[in-house]
Amino acid sequence: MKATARAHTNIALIKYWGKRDEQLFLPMNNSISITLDQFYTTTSVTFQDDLASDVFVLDGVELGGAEQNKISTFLDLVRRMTKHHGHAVVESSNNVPTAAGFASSASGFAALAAASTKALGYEISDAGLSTLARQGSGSACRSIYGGFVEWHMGEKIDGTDSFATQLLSEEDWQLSIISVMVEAKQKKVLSREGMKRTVATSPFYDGWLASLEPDLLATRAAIADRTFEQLGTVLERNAMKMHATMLGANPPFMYWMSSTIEVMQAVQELREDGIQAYFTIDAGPNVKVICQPADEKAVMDRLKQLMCVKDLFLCHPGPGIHYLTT
Ligand code: 2P0
Repeated sequence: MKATARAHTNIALIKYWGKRDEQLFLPMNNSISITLDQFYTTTSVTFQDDLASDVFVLDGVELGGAEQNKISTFLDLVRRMTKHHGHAVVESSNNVPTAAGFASSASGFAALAAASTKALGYEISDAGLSTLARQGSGSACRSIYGGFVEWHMGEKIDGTDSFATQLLSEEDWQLSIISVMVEAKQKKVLSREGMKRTVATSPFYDGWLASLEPDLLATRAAIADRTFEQLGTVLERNAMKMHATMLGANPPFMYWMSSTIEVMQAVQELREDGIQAYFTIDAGPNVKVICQPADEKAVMDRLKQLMCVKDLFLCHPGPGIHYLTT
């Protein structure tokens, strides 16, 4: 009745921004990501018949309130699926620098989906696990797999065809992903609220959706052929378009700070100097720079020179879900 699983976080190259169903976490569009080697969540789940409610311990601290509720709501899905009625102790530890803008919700719900089903001895496919993890946090469905991953939005209203698959394994293309931390403060508009407001009010949102198909085609082709310049060009353009939709929201909002723009400009200057580096930005001010391993040192050296840069974290493509013996 106990199992431990580890899931790594992921960074989107083609962004998930907007839901068509809030309850089921069904997205408005497909997204494509890279799973990262350095950042992960390890979760143990123990089902115990003597428990009156679920217990959630994160990094050694027992949490109640909204945090515990989120875990219990997710475990309710697992209980419904497996027809098991007992409660569980969930112990998680995060190896994710949340301050650097990496969401631990992706690795967190992927690890919880894997550990809870395994603890109950429930047979589930990777697609099933991805579908389950999605209902904790959308981006978690991509963290089931290593390497390069696509989340298929699906068409069904029950969400059974909305899950991720692997495009290319982490061993098949070595890239460098540098997280550039410029600000550690908590963001003002949480991504869940930000995407909802954008879908509901931004006149640019239709333009975002209409422009996605060519970005997805070009990204899939760049990954299949391992053509870095094409991948970089599309991922940077896609991030810019996602952020443009927020400027059109009502009320408008933006995640960038002046330091964000400084890093973006430094990356563009690196390219003018002949170094292939591209940036992407999520729902926060920090920037992720993607380059090839041969240019990793030159890119890191240039970024370190910027006064606004507080820290750099270097990652490479990482693995999917794995189970640990305890
Ligand atoms: C992504 N983000 O594709 C996009 C890009 C942020 C910007 O997925 O509401 O934590 O739990 O489904 O997955 C962040 O949103 O949102 C996210 P929910 P999630 O990585």
